[in-house]
This record gives sequence, C-alpha cells and structure tokens, in this order.
Amino acid sequence: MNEIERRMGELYGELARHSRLYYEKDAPIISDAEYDALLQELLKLERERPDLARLDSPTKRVGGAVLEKFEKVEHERPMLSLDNVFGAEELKGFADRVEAAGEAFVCEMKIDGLAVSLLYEDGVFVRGATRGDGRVGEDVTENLRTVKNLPLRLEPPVPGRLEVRGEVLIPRDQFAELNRTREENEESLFANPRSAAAGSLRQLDSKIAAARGLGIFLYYLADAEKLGIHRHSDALSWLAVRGLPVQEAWARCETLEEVEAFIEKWREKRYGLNYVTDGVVVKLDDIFLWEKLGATSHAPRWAVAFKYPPEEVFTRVLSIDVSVGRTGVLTPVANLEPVRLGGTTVQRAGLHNEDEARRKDVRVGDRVRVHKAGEIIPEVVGVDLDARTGAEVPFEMPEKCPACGSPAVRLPGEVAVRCLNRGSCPAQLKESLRYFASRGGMDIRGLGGKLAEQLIEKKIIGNLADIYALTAETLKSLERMGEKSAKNLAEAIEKSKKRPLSALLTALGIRFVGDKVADILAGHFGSMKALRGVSEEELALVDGIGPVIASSAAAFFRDKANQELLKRLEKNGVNMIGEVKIQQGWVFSGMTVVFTGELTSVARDEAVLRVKELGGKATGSVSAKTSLVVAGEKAGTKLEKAKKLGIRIINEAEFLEMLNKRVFKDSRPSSEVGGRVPS
Ligand code: 3BA
Repeated sequence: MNEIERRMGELYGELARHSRLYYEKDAPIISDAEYDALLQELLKLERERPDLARLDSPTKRVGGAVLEKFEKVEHERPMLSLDNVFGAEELKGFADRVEAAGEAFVCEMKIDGLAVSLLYEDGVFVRGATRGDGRVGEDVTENLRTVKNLPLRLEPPVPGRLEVRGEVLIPRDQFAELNRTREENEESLFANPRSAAAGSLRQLDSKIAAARGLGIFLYYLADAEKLGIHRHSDALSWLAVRGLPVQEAWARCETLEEVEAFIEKWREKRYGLNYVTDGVVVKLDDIFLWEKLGATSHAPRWAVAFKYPPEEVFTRVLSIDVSVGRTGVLTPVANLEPVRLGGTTVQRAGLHNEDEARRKDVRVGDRVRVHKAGEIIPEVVGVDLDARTGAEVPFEMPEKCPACGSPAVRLPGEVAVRCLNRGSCPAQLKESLRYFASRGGMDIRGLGGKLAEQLIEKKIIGNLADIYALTAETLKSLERMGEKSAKNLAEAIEKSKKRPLSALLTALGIRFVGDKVADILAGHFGSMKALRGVSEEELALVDGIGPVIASSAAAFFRDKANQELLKRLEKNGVNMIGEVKIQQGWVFSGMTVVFTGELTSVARDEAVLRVKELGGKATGSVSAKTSLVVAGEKAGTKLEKAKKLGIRIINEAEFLEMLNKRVFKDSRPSSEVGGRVPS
C-alpha cells in the first residue's frame, strides 16, 4: 500500500468519525473549516486515484453528478399510503378496528416531506428511490447522497441487503431561505416544504439538490423479523443505533389514552421542530399483527395518520401597504392586528398581486381568516363578510409608485404592477443595494436594509457604484454606526472588489440571471468585457441560456446607464475577470469539438469517437457553443469563423497530444492512471 492509499483510508475514517460526532452525537470536535480542509484533501486524492475512491465517499455529498433523466425503479414491495383520521372519534374507530385493547401503539410525528426507499448492501448506501405511484418510483440515488444526515455507510455494518424507508424533508430555516432567494429572483415560490423537498429531489443536477440542505428521517425497516425484531419501537431503536436518522418525536404508547396524550402534547410543541409536521402517525407496535391485519388496496390496516386541523385564526386588517421590490414590482401587504398562529405571532400577510387582492377583496378594517400555507407562510384565507359594517375601505392598487411617485403600470400579459422608474426610485435602489451586498452577490456584510435606506435618504448613494466611494469616515457619521462597525464595513466593501465575476453578475440583479445563470455566463464569456458587447443571438447559443434570459441579459448590457455603472465599478477596482475553472474529469468533458480540414495520421471517424470516449461532443459546424476547433490541413471557412469567434484552435499534433498523453485534465501521463481510459 502506498502513501496515497494509506492517507485516503485515513481520511475516510476521520471524515466518517467527525460526521458522526456532528450529526449523531451533536458534539463536533473540529470546526467546519477543519472538516472542509480534510474533505478537500480527500477530493484531491480521489482525483489522482479515482480507482481508490469509495462509493460511499463523503465527497459525493457536494453533488456533481448530472443526469439526463431518472431511471425507473420497481419497489420490491409496494410503498402504501396512509389513511387519514380527523379527530378523536375517528381515531377511536381505528383503535376499535384493530381490536387493540391491550396492544401497544407507536406514535410518530407525521413529517410533511417526501417518502423514499433506501437500499444498503453490506452496510453501504447503494440506491434510493422515490415512492412514485407506490409500485414504481424514480432512482434519485445521487441526490440522496447529498442529504446531510443520511449515512453513506452503516456503523456497525449490516451484512447483506437492507431496505429502509422514510421521509425526505426540507428544514424550516432552509425552506424560508430558499423561498427568499426565489422571490428575489422573481421565481415562483414553493407553496410548502413538501413541494420544495420534492422539487429538490427531482433535480437532475445533484449540486442543486445539495444546495437545498435536505434532511431525512426513517420510520420503516423492511423484513424486520428476519433481523429478529418483532416490535416497531425496537426497529426504530435498531435504526438509530446504526446511525440511521430517526426523529426524536416518537413514543411507545400502551393505551389509546396515551396516544391521545401524545397528540395533545405535540399539538403546539411541533412548531418548535425545525421541520414541518401536520399530524401524528399511529402504528401498532407488534409487527406480527401487521401481517395478520394486512392492507387494503392502498393503505395498511395497522396504521393511520391523525391530522391536526389546519390552524386558522381571525384577526383584523389594520392597513394595507404596498411595498416596492428590487425590480419595481408593487406588492400589497396586509398589516394585521398581531395574532398567535402556528407557533409565531403573525402581523403581516402578503396579498401577492392586484388580481389576488381583488379576488379576495380584503378591505382595511375587515375581519379576516388567516392561516399558514405549508404551515409556514401567513396568508389571508378570506373575509368575514358578516362582520362588515360598511366602514371598511376597499383596496385599490396605486397608480403611482408609493416610493417615488412615478407611474406604476401593468404591462400586458403580466400580473405584476411595476414602477417604471428604474434609474432612481429609492425603493428599488434600496432593494438593489441590499441584493448587491447579499451573500450570493458581493457579500458585503453589514450592508443591510436599514443602512441602505439611510444611505439613500442622505443622498450618499444614488447608484450601486457609489458603494465604492464610501469611506470609514463617511460611514462613522451615520446613525447606529460605531467606529468599529464602520471600519468592518469599509473592509468588507474593499474585500468585495475581489469577488468572482459570477458573483458580480448575480449581484447586478439582471432579470432572470440568478447565481446559476451567472455561473454559466462567467464560465462561457470569461470576462465582463466579452459580455458587454454581446448580442442576444450570441447569448442564446450558449448551453443553458434560453431566449428569455438572452433577451433580458442583452437588454441589460445594451442599456446606457448600465454601461456607465459597469465602467464605474471597473474604475473602482471591482474584479471583472472570470476565474479559470479547474475542470474535472476527462480531457474533453463538457467540450464541443469541431474538426476542420484534413487529418493525416488519424481517420476523422476515429478522432470523433475518441472525443466522445473522453467526455466530449463533436459537431460539424462552428458556433458560439464550440469550445475547441481542431484544424487539419487545408482548413477553410470553419477555421475563419472560429478565429472570428475567438475559439481555441489547435492543430493535429496538439490534438494527438491531448489524446495520448492526458487522460485527466491535469498533466499526469495516462500510464499512471492505468486502465482508466475507456476504449
Ligand atoms: N410513518 C409517513 N407510511 C409512515 C410504513 C407505513 C408508513 C408513511 C409514513 C406505510 C411521516 C406513506 C408512504 C410510505 C413508507 C410507504 C411516518 C410518516 N409510515 N412517520 C406505515 O412522518 N410522514 N407514509 N412510506 N412506506
């Protein structure tokens, strides 16, 4: 065993131990940064020796696999659903049906997530699938690998095949964060954590799934009896001992009274959990009885889901504000008399847009019914019409922007009413500033909404580029700004100048250009200079850029004021150059190669085949999507076009060099990687 092999083994052990200390024991002994350093070291070694990389490597957690589609998976035994019961009567009906007098139950909180089945072989996670229609689901293994608390290897290991089932969820805080970013990018919001979890699991790019911060809890062990387990409560403990996550909110209940007590105990307490629950699943503890009672066509007879009634409260509308977003969209918001609902005090509820406000006809002074969509987002369900006195004031969408007084118009085909004063509306500027400084953008810590408001009001900032004229002196003179925080902020502003091009592109808040698209643009064009002169047609040719994005981005770069802004940012030292990405994988991974002219030492077909084998695509014509042109003898118009488009051009000898000498994109000769070249 050589040094690399030894070190890799050591890293696998160490990383598993620390992950365990963090997720199971909740007692980490190293910092996140230290953990990350170990992970990066392993990643580097795995790239050198992919043959030694383990299937259950923690490096897989960051995602990276991109699929074309999900394979279908037939469940070995169907994944049933659960019958619902509402209220004590129906619950008693269930208890009577199972004739459970004297039989114990297990109560678990009912997680509002997405059911999945996991397969382990000799203790290693090998496959995960969604429930689908219960019979056939989808293979979402790669995405499940990114679920932080899902063990990729069981400790102690379990020999042979093991199937467990549970619920994938998105934690409350992650859900809120996700919707916040989506709102800022004018993307549609997820109605509840379940659809957010489902949407995340259905991402073909596992990096996106990884970024969603999913979690999982298990509640079912297949073939428990073969493992000598006869009670569900024992199965849950058995899972937990092997590092398989089981939610803490479960209990064995000897009687129906105890079940009812569990339901009462968690009725309010559940709002304190960092995942959304909408009921209690009640199961018979004795697994032998499961067999005996069996299932109907769709649900087991030995379990039910008790559903808490969706919480609704009445309150009064004190006023209706209209807020102006970063892109000028006007959103009506109802200010409510504060009221307790689902574990928090609610005093605002969004009315979304003009149509929605009109449909609900919420008036100032109205008594309204409020609930939480997906148990998280406060919403007005309806108006108590009987309580109307006639003194209520109907809501009208303003015709002028409440922040700057410019005309607010609704463009044809849009639901949104917008303030068109893009250049100098203080509300838009404030939101743009906040967005510019946010974590995914220029990451200027300390520049929040309150400060942005002050800076604009005092006319210190009238344009995004003015941020870079701020000094610690100026900042110190502001309200609620001490010497120390002024200094920190000035430093954060200075540091932001070095942010990558993709971050700057995100920060600019170009419509439809979120962090993903910004990444693509930065990667493809490599510099702001290249982007400034770009046409809509050229943009649309880039992989991953659709016509809507292309049109919006081109319009942004065409705009005189934006050109001025970019010039000023550049003059202030803001980085405008993309990073050279260290590409992973095969020589031609992700590349589109075009051959032109005559090749002398290799047949054209053979050359095309080699490119494909090494991860690339070969096409016939040169376009903006082309990453490399191989020019043989007597190359003609294609070569000219490639030169014009600034595409990388190599000759036949250089091409052969790429084929023969380099398997991976770093510079080791292929002999060292032995046997890795597909042929
Ligand atoms: N327990 C959902 N089904 C559950 C194993 C049975 C079951 C659930 C449950 C069938 C939850 C139906 C989909 C399914 C695995 C089939 C729970 C939860 N138990 N705690 C009794 O928390 N949502 N859902 N999942 N097999």
